[in-house]
Amino acid sequence: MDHEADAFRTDLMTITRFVLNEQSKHPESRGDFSILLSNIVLGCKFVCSAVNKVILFPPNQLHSVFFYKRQVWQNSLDLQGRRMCRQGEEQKKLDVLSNEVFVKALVSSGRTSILVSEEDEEAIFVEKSKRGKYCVVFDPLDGSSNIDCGVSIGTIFGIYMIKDGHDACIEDVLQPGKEMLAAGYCMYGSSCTLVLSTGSGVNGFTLDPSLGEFILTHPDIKTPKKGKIYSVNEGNAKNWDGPTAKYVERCKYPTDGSPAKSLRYIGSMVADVHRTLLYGGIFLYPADKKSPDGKLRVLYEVFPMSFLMEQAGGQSFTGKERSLDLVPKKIHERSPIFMGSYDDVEEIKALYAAEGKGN
Ligand code: AHM
Ligand code: MG
Repeated sequence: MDHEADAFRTDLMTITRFVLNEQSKHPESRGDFSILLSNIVLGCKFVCSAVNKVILFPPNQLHSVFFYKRQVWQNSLDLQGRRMCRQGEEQKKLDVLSNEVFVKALVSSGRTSILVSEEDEEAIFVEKSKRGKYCVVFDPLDGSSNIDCGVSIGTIFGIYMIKDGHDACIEDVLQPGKEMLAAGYCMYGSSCTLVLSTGSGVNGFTLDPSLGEFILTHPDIKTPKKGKIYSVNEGNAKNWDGPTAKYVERCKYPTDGSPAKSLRYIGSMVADVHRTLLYGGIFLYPADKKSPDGKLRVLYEVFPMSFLMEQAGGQSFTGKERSLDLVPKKIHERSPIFMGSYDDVEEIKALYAAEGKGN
């Protein structure tokens, strides 16, 4: 009956099936990418479950969950001497747990050679017996300052391939973002959503907790050509440069007769970019006088999100060039970013070009 068919979808396209379908278009493929991705998916499910538990139970009531996390955290400190502070910020326990989960899942996939995580100062070179042809750059839990109030946070990842079978070296990850093979993020919000691009469009999958599977819910995402939203931390406005200040002013007081844009800013890149991808508009984290390189990290924040935005028909710009053309010199390098709907990014590019800054 029709109403039964509506209530229970029976044509489920899981992320595993989706990737296998993609793989079947390349008969030479040996399934390495599917194995790598299934390990990333496992990490996302684990972190999703941990995030939900932390939100349900404040730390003093976390009982076994908290005990387990403390064990992992302390072990990592003891065995690996991992620092409790990185880049001058307090490291949250869930950041550490998420990092461990992803590092272990990626190493045990047997398909990776180099891992770069926001949580680890140095790149991780996988031991030779477990190496594979991929390098993964990731932020295991981005936006973690939002954990305690239950606001959406997420994991961001990008994948490079070592092309000619040489021994893995750091240059394999210090490549422009346009060389990425795939990129994605998983948002831990009101639902758990994994958005992925393997270089031919963008697809979104939502975790069905009863099945434990990510189901294709947002096929072939296309960002609107022009949007009605701008997203920026306006608290930094007094330190912005001329083009950024002028652009934001125009969002509020348009000079071309178009309506003013709405401001939406969550302060969690995954959530702000997810909204921008679906609804259009612009997300910016510009340079300012205090942070001349901006805040967001090139390899595991700027590149994966720019890759997805371009694949969805939008653009991403650094204030000087196309974001994906940037050649990083250090694994934790930062860059300003202006990304979103094609026409909106064109406007900010024109303002920087008028100052002789963009190209
Ligand atoms: P994090 O990697 O330490 O979590 O910081 C990155 C986050 C992004 O998710 C978000 O876009 C940005 O920081 C928000 O910064 P601000 O609080 O300065 O607006
Ligand atoms: Mg981050």
